[in-house]
Amino acid sequence: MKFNTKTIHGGQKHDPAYGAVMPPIYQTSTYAQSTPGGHKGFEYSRTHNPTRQALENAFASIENGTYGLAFASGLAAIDAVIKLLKPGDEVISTNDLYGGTYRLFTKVFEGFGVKFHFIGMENADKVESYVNENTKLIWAETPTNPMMNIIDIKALAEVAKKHNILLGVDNTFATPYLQQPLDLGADIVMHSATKYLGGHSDVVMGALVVKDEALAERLYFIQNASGAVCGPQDSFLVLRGIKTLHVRMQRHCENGKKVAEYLANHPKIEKVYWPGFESHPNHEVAKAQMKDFGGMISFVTKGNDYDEAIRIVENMKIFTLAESLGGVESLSGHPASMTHASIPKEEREKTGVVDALIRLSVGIEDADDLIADLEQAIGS
Ligand code: P1T
Repeated sequence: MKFNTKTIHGGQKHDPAYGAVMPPIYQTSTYAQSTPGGHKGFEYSRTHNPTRQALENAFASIENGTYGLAFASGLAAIDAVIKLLKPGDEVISTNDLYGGTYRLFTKVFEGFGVKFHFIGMENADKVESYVNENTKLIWAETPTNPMMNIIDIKALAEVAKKHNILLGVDNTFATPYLQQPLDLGADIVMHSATKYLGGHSDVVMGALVVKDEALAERLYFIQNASGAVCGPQDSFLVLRGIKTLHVRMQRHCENGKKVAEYLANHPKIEKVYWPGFESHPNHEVAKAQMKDFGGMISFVTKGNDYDEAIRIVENMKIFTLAESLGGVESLSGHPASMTHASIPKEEREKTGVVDALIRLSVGIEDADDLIADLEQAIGS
């Protein structure tokens, strides 16, 4: 099955009870048993739920994996991955990453004795230089949030395989429409399904997909033991979202290109971060591992002025100033005070997350309207 067919049919079957084409929302916490252990495959909804299972099968299908797991949020999915580790283990992580992930790593798991190294990952040799006998996981976001750096997944996978380390890739910004990390050698692919997979800004959810059976069993154990699962209604909504992922992504990419080019030619803009530009330092890697360049863009205005950045985001009318990304509607964000506020200023500025940085999630509205909105908000 090709990707566009998988988004609609992957891992799905008609409901056995009445042939419902969409899986019903099995809004139940438990399942009748005729005798202890005598059930139809479902015992308790923290462990399994038919609606969630249909979604988990869809996750596995679109990421070319074998096993999918759905969680209550993207962070709950990452939390489950780190629970594979034990005190003394070390993780090499991207230094430019979602602020909440950084907070989870440093404020929760460092307290349990897991050590994190936050580094730029554009060079796999540099990543390898941080490997020691305690290293158990390499954690990469690509494109990174919010600086849009691109990390060569294949090159990282070679380092991970050589040293017998797990490689996890947060594929939230790219989605499997643009890149499929498991095919490039990653062991775990993760999503904030809150974003493009759900696609309509109405659900908070996380996903993991793996190929290896033993790894899947460990993650299913953690999912059930820790219990950060999503409900059936949310599972239904994300399953419905995935069915249009390919058409939405196509338009996100088209609009993203138009908006990035508009910004790059604007006299008041200093720098635009978008991997589709030939001048982007990792453009060649992006071209090789991604099908297109996506709808996430960051930029700074000339003079790098905080007040000017705040004025611009306040002035936008179609772009809504809000946390999150990946929905059909365009959003703007100010990472330094919003999504990345939990990263100390000194740390975030090292990666380029300056006070004047603005992030856009370009939606699927008419591109002319989006550009007109930026024009009036930025001014000339
Ligand atoms: O919000 P949640 O579903 O828990 O997902 C966390 C997460 C993980 N990984 C990436 C790359 C993310 O962007 C996020 C969430 N990000 C935002 C809310 C944001 O506006 O960047």
